[in-house]
Amino acid sequence: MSAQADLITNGNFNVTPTGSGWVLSNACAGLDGYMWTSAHSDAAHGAYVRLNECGNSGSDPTASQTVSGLTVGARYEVKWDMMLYEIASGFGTGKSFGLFLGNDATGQQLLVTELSGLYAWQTFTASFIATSTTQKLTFAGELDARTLGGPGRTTDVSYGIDNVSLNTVPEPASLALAAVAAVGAGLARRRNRKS
Ligand SMILES: [Ca+2]
Repeated sequence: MSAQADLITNGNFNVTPTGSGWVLSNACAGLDGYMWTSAHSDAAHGAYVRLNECGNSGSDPTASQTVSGLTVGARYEVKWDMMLYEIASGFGTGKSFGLFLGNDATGQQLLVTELSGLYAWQTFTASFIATSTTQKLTFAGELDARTLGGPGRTTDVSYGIDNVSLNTVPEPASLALAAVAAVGAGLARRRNRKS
């Protein structure tokens, strides 16, 4: 399989304040300039998107992008940097974050985690096998009742997301198939010997 270029548009969020290529949902109303920010960032990251919905507990703030040009059956790796931006007081200790294929509520969960350490960028990866040539990636914060802490865990936590990339990864499928074939041949030989 030939190498494919990064399929994400504006993965470094340096096209601001509109966040070209990205769609925000449940973000703090009227605070677009606040969501596309470089506050507390560093030279390696600069501008990024901040997932925050100002304390609403009934939904998740998301940044999503629909990518096309995927090869069905191929494995892709999403790589991104993330930092914990803020834990508002009075909202418990949940820090749920997730990456989903599709929508955050109904899509395939690729990764759910928590971060600690304010303003410290960390790199994450998650992978999936494409089931369509076009797929939606959704980064979601404040997963609230659905993950990690369980029902009732209301959070008001901001995450910064930056340097998102999506690339094919070499799938060792041919090697795995060869190994399976070798084992199968060995078993067949053993069976033949017994009979
Ligand atoms: Ca950036």
